[in-house]
Amino acid sequence: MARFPLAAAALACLLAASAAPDGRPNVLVILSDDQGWGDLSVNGNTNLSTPAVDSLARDGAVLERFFVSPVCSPTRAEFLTGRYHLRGGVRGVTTGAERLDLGEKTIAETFKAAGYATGAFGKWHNGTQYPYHPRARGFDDFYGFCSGHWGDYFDPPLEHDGKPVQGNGYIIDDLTDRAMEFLARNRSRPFFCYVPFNSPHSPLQVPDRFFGKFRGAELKMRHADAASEDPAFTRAALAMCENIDWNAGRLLRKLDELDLARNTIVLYFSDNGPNSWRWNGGMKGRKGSTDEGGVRSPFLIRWPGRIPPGLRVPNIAGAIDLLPTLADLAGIPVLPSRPLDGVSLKPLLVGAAKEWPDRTIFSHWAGKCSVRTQRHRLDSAGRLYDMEADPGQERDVSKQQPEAASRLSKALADWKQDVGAGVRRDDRPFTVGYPEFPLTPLPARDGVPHGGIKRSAGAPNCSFFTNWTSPSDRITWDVEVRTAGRYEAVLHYTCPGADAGSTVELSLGDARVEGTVAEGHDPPLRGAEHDRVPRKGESLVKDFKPLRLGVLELKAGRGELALRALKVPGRQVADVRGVQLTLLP
Ligand SMILES: [Ca+2]
Repeated sequence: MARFPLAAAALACLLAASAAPDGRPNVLVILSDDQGWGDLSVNGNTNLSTPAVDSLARDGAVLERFFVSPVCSPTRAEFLTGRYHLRGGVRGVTTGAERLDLGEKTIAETFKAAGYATGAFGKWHNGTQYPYHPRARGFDDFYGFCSGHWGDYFDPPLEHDGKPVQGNGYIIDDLTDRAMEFLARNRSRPFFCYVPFNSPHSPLQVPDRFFGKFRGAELKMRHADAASEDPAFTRAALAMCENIDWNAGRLLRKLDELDLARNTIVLYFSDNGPNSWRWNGGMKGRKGSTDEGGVRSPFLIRWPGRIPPGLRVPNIAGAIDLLPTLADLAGIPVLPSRPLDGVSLKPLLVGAAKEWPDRTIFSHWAGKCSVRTQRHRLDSAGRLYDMEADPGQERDVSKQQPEAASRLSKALADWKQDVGAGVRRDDRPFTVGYPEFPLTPLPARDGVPHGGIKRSAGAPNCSFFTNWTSPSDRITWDVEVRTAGRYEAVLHYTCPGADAGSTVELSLGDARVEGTVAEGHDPPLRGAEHDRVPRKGESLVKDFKPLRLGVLELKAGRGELALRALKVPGRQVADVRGVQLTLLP
């Protein structure tokens, strides 16, 4: 049992809490993407300055040991549900494996049921097609993109409530503008505003205004193994973190302007460890790893008059705790759902915890698992680390502390069994045909190429299909049609003028429709011109042209939607960004 006495200041502040306004507090959640624990000045990094986010530590509390998953979509699922991501079917970051099972209830549904206005502005990454879409998961308002990453951060194609729109300027600034409008629109009713920014995730793009300071700057703080660090990557990532901070500051100022700061809970965290080797407090591991550096996130929370300013909470906690914690702080019931893994941290945050039992918090990614208690971490290879004496995980103490090693090995084995950590297969079809949300995008990401067709990049998330040259090639999507009916089918393509003229067919069961790629449309690839560091996995992007194929009469049920060419007069058919099916009234 770990016990932490509370500071007298914390108790004094608790007593002052009676002065706080009545009524339910608003909630503003800011989530960054691939920002490490060490990428904030408040955590000791002198390479950058993040005064807005740092102010939350001054005015509120810091959870010093807050754990998320090693990658994006699992953390988001845990935040949304209060449950480990594997329970919700989230086993990957792309091609549908990032989807949160439809049986799960989300934090937004809990707040919506309590009368809150709910909005999400940013990267969703828990499913694209309705009802995996945020609009079906408790959010009244969604602006951003559903994929796991995006290929260009300047004026990108985005969506607003499922309808394609053109983003305005640098994506993080744009998302913030939309979130600020939401705050203003809902100033007179309680709101739950989720702002999952998609930076500093690659591609590393940031406006000059933020990059200028870092261009060629000396990095005073480096990763312990400096040879493994790419300083150009670090500079770009830190510039992106300063841009996030500027936008976090805009959100905080908007709350001040609207006179809502006092009755709004603001929290800030990241979805995994840093996306490169850079200074991270000497922790082992980075994004993708179940070691401490891969899963410890910054966590700051502010609620004036309720959470004591300057509070530092050493107890371990995690993304699984956020749903029960925020509902408890707001005084609203958690919508009945499957059993939660997380617990309410309210007693730790408002200074009411006299005693706090030790816990086990589990991490998983790509078949590797680890478990953390207040004192130890047992890693994926069964090595035991005393995190108090050895926070950098350098000395395996499993031989010296066999009782702890054996207890945690068993806890980890039981947990793997409980959550189905060994299961890899994802058999869920892509969902089509909901009258309340008639448009279904089926991007290349979610399709399967056959024959000579290739993806434009290693990472599927913003990829397109290319090298489609023959009638024996095809692209398929595993779909389930919910509603029998007439569906308008649109293909998004590019094709050099010289190769135009192919006839293509889209079919599902015995329904089929044909179209001709009559017009050339061959725009340049975009994205690289904005990269501060050349990208590795993400596809470059281009502007695809819609080609209306016609109307498919679809039966309800599961099947293979197939796109193939019937006639190829040129060297290729087309590059394909995806198809879109719209259920007609
Ligand atoms: Ca991430």
